[in-house]
Amino acid sequence: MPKETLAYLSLGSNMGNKLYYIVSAIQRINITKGVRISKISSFYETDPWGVKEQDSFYNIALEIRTTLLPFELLRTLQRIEHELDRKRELRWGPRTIDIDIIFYGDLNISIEGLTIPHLRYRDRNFVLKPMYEIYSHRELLLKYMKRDSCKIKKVIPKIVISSCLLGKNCNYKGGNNKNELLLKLGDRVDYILVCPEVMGGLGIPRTPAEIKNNRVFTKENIDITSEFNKGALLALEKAIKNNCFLALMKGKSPSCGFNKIYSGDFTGKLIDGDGVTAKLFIKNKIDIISF
Ligand code: A4P
Ligand code: MG
Repeated sequence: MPKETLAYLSLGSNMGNKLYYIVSAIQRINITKGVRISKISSFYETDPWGVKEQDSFYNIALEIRTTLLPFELLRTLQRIEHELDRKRELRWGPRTIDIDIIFYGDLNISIEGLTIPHLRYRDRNFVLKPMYEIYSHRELLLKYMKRDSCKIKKVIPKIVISSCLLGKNCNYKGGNNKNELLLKLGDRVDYILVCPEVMGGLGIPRTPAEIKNNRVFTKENIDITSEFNKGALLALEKAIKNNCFLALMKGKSPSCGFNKIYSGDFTGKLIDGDGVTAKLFIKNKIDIISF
């Protein structure tokens, strides 16, 4: 087994759906081979540092355990930034996502393209405050925190989530699709639980269903589109009532699936498409991350 190194990352976003970009980055970092997220800080809303005339940021910090070497880690994080629409136009300017390496074990280097510890971490509460929650040598951070006067406020964002992802036994088999990362994120966010199929009146367990020609059929060919529509509407109402603009949805499902769903032939084949609730969410400007 290659040796794991403890590293700390700082994430920031101030363009578009900031919460979407931060959670997408967390998801992508977590599924990277050789990287494991061990701690996640709270979310902070922070005044822009550097260039003042821009929107406020969302910032968080992560503790990771990684077998990647520092440059491999940097390249991986830059690939994720690129996948999440990051453009490099103005230094310290607006960005969909910025992922900086703050510490990598005890490493102390400064070579072209990579400085660790991060050159400016001591000057910025948007790095220090989230790090303070998850870093073991907190006194070091406390000393620097007093220098920066930029406003920073802890926030607990509301996010819609498919209940099965949090371990609720409500999937069609009567089981769940528990996701350890989302459980870890748990007390940093306020989850608004939905299971559109149960909300639409279907039981647990229930016969598997798939979408064919824009209608939902059970494996026994019973049309249950109206239950799916009712569930989707109730889930949307719950999202709107709670002012949510992000939903973490169970992939491939005929209600929650996003971008990929089963073909409608009950053969296990996947095709491009969205579940009934996912489609309604997108229409109503609620971004989806599929798990
Ligand atoms: N680089 C060197 N060392 C590192 C490291 N430890 N981690 C190099 C990551 N990258 C490192 O970064 C520029 C170059 O830094 C990269 O090519 C990389 O090889 P970038 O992400 O391309 O550009 P940038 O982010 O605009 O520059 P910089 O200097 O990293 O900006 P910062 O320092 O990240 O500042 N205000 C609030 N409230 N919250 C924020 O998150 N962020 C910034 C950006 C400004 N103001 C902010 C926030
Ligand atoms: Mg950066």
